[in-house]
Amino acid sequence: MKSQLRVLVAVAALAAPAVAGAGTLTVGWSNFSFVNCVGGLSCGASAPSGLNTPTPPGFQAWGFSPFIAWNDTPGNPAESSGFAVSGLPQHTGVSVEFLLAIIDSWDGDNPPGQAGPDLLTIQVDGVPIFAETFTNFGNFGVTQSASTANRLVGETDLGFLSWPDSVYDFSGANGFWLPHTGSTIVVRWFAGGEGWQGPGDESFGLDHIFLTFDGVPVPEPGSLALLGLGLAGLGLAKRRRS
Ligand SMILES: [Ca+2]
Ligand SMILES: [Ca+2]
Ligand SMILES: [Ca+2]
Repeated sequence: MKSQLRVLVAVAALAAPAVAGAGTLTVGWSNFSFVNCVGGLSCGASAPSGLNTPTPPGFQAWGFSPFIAWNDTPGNPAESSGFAVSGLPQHTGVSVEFLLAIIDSWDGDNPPGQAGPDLLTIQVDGVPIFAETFTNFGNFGVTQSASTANRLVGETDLGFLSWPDSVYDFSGANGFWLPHTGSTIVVRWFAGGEGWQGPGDESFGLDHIFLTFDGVPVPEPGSLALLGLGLAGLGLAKRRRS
């Protein structure tokens, strides 16, 4: 009995494995599928005009999958597209990466009399991390507040309506990083602005949405092995007693 108690104490001590360091966990949405939504995570995705909208070939040529999450909604602001994860392990921050299609007749900084401004807003847990205007008429002198440094292509019709389109790469260094510790996260993208015209004129699409959580504790491999030995020892002690 005494020895079994000692084993129990040993197992209890090892039940919280030593932390070897911090790792990362990436969860995403790509081509109408969740990516790495495993290990007790619960994931959700939404796009008001269809998560599984067939992607025009012109957009596929710039990195989009055969299915794009399409948002073609009216209103001010319009309905949001979203990606949410719950059941997250302990973490300290998150990076938000995605591929963005600015589709058709976005009017940038134009005044309301000229169909602008058209604004894309991104929120994380209800807090804006991005709110900038976009246009596909830069070559006609229309300005926008969003940087074009991460624009892969612009002023070119890639599909949907015959207006020009553009593609922006918000992956890697072009993504967003923010402190985050909660066990759930909700990211939303929506269009708005006084000039937002929506269906039949201007829309947007998303693909390759990836949330990477950092500061995720990684158990020390040695302590996990010891935990296994401790449990084996407990089994042995139980067998001895019977
Ligand atoms: Ca327009
Ligand atoms: Ca187009
Ligand atoms: Ca507009």
